[in-house]
Amino acid sequence: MPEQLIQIEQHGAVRLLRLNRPEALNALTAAMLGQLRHALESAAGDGETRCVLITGAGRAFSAGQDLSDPHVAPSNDPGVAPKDIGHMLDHYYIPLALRLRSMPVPVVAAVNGVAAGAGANMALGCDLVLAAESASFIQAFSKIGLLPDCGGTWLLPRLVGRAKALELALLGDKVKAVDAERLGLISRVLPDAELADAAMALAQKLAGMPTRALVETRWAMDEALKLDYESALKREAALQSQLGFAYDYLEGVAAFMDKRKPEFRDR
Ligand code: LHQ
Repeated sequence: MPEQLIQIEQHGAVRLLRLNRPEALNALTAAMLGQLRHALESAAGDGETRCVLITGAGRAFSAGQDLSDPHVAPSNDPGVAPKDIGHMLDHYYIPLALRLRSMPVPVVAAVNGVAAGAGANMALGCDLVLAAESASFIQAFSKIGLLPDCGGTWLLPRLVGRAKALELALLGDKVKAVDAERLGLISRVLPDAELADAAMALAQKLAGMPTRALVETRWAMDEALKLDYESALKREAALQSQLGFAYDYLEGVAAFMDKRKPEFRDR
């Protein structure tokens, strides 16, 4: 049996994925990234799953790339050819980041402890990011002579604006969860003891919502960043037109009129 580097639990319509290398602060190895991608593919293909929740085992969310992984660890031996760490991004991080951003269901990150480097940006690429009070976010890249990857150069200026994004990326300082919330980097901070339950409650709430509309909303917002105002308005109209033909609109309006809870089912 391969080691379970990602623990998978099903809670009703919520698929919980737990990064599971607590002894190394859930630092990401090629094997782990492969299992995470596979777990996301499986959740995407399972029609019963309507929300994915990602968290970490132990005291960290993820310390980012495992710097001792032979795929990336530089050698001091002049006889050993330097590794092209871009391969790791091409083969593992880019597919992972794209998969996260194109999941057919909303994705919540419950950041239970430190999230550094690619671990931080993986969390920030999720749709809603909750964090425990003791959690922190570190753009650790500059400390080791690298630049923010796993979407960092795209996500950070969009989340917090250029000035703060550059401050976070250039200095690589630890940002406490409360400060991350204040900056607009994440959605909400919770007392440590409440994070797991609050994140599951949020995921369950999202799972009961009209999945297709939520996913189209994420997509429309990401697309709108590339569009002028009028084009964004037109894109909204085209997407709304499609949603207007879907079952969930019929059900949502009927439930409102009947003063009952809607039962959404589109995905
Ligand atoms: C680790 C790691 C780690 C291995 C803690 N690796 N063992 C993409 C593609 C290609 C190349 C490179 O990068 C990337 C993307 C990236 O993610 S680059 C950024 C990589 N991450 C970092 O640079 C963060 C490194 N870690 C830290 O700065 C600290 O460990 C943090 C601030 C996360 C936590 O600090 P502490 O709470 O003081 O814990 P610690 O440092 O004592 O770590 C505990 C253990 O975990 C320790 O092992 P040990 O055997 O001594 O107990 C660390 O060596 C290990 N660990 N991060 N990334």
